[in-house]
Amino acid sequence: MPEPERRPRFRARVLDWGPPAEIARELEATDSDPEGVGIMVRKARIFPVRVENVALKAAPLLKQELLAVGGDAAHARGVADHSVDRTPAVLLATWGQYQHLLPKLRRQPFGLRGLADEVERALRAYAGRGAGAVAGARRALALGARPRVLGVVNVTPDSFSDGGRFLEPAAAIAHAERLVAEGADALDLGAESTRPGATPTSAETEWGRLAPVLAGVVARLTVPVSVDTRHADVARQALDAGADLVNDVSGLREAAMRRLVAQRGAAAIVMHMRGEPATMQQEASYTDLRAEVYDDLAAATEEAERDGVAPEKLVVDPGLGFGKTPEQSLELLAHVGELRSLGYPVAIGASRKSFLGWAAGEAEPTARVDAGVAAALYAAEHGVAIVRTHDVAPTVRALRLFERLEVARRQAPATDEGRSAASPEL
Ligand code: HH2
Repeated sequence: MPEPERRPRFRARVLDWGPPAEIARELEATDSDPEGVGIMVRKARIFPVRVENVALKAAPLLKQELLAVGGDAAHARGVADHSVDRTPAVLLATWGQYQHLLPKLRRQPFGLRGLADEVERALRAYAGRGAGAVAGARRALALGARPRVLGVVNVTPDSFSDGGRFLEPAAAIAHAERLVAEGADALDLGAESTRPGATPTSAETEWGRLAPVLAGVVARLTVPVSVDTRHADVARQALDAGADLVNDVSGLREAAMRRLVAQRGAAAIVMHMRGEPATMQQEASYTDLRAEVYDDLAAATEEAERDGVAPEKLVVDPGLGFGKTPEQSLELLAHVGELRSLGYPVAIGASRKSFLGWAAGEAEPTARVDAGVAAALYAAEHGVAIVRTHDVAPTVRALRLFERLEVARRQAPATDEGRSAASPEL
């Protein structure tokens, strides 16, 4: 009897790919022509871009131009019967298709030139993940393949998770040393609780708590130090005493704070919050949460730049839990990667917050460590540059794993030799 013919097995496997380096490696693994790989990488992923306020007359042109390059665009149904004046739109195209589209849009009327510039800006900002450093007044925080860990030192009697534990300067300094030993890349010193409903602290009280701790930390440790304050007076004294960054939960709202940061060449974390900590939970009302937070952060950073703060000194933060319901904090974390389109490194502070308890099972703040670590890992996957946390040791361990996974994604497949060298016990 003749041997049955062995049919080729195609073994279709959906490639779960992300960064361009990983895509290029997978294409190269077919032994494809290197020039072809360069072209195909640009076709491998759709970048959906949402834009707001597209004029009625511009929307059909936009869709037409996208269809012509092989992409598409979604906009309001009301464009067809002229029942809307403006529409949001989501553009769907690959990197390569945008390269054809943008010059064509720039030749069109009705604001499409400006739209093309803004889409290109956002795409370039989004794609530029992971690079550079945040240059503080003296020391710089180098960014890299994994998020940097900003360890929290609360010199307060009333912080929501550790109030009163580090009010004594010696205890706070020892805690700071412990966090750095555990792998913190930078420290965030705060002396005013900004938890929902907190009573505001005067600048004098705040500085009185902060001064001895900051002096001790700067004298003993070499990591960049950020001061978590809304008061320009406190920030000024802290910068004089050796702080590098200002972490302002009010998003550099005060002109005095913006000018101070600019004059001193300090870096700043611009966090999103509407209203004040005492009342912010009553302001948790948004028509389109993500678009509004994005817009507020864009406006805050534009104002900072207008007042002389260099763009490379700025970091943005969606302010999880600040005037947001648990659902809203979760939604912002779920989509945190899109904040990269603003063009600044993104920071988040999820650790121990009540939305984690709400989402992962109600627990005391100190028992929310696992959920906080999971949030940090999720943020890492979505290109967040800085993670603010009370729980440095487990966060650093998880992010080290993340870094190894990122390397593994870009590397050639493990060989037997490589395997035995890397993990002899397995
Ligand atoms: N969260 C808190 C304080 N400062 N800064 C940034 N950039 N992002 C945050 O999410 C953030 C922050 C709240 O946490 P904590 O300092 O522990 O609490 P309290 O304000 O009660 O001191």
